[in-house]
Amino acid sequence: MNADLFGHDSLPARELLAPGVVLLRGFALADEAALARALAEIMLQAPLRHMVTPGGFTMSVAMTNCGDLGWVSDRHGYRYDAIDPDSGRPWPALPELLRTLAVTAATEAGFAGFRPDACLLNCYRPGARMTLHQDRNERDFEQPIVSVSLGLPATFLLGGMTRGERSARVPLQHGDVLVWGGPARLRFHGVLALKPGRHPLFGEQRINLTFRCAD
Ligand code: MD3
Ligand code: FE
Repeated sequence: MNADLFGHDSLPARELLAPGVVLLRGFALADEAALARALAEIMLQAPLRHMVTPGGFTMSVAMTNCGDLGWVSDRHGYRYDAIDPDSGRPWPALPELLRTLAVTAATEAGFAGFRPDACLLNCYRPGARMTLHQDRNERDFEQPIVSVSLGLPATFLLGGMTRGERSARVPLQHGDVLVWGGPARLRFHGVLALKPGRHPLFGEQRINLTFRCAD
């Protein structure tokens, strides 16, 4: 028997965590090797960097982008830009494999018609975290966000519609895909500090991809 081949086969394939929040456990596993190659290529063209917040803090998560638009932060604020400010060139194109993965996951979660034009790569080393925030720099909140977790596991914080509400903790593993849409689109969320460890394919880090329709 290969009952535990994927490590979490006792869990349902599609889990509704809250209205509009769908967890597809292991959805990206079949593509892990191709994803690793595609991401390495993107990071060569647009290296990871620690962006600065408008408040002057350097983020602990290292980031880069691919797709028509990339999410950037600096002293002036947060925005989407077609140009990588570090190179002056457009962001690397969104590989077809990534687009297909995101659109398939969105459809599977009940959000047909997803048109991703931006993919943010978040790289967490041990200790890196993301404090509670909302994603509201995108134009159309009717479009969902698809997030793919790769490498080391992390604890995701699922907050409410206001910062003050208590958040639920959701463990995320390599290959898990989360889809946020409809009533969940503007929920507060974050990631607890990454614990040290080593993943066989991605090493001592967690990489999270978030696919958005920014424009
Ligand atoms: C819930 N990234 O890049 S992805 C981000 O794991 C971000 O790197 C986290 O939050 C990470 O902005 C979480 C899951 C996620 C992404 C977007 C959301 C959850 C969301 C938008 C609305 C509600
Ligand atoms: Fe976010």
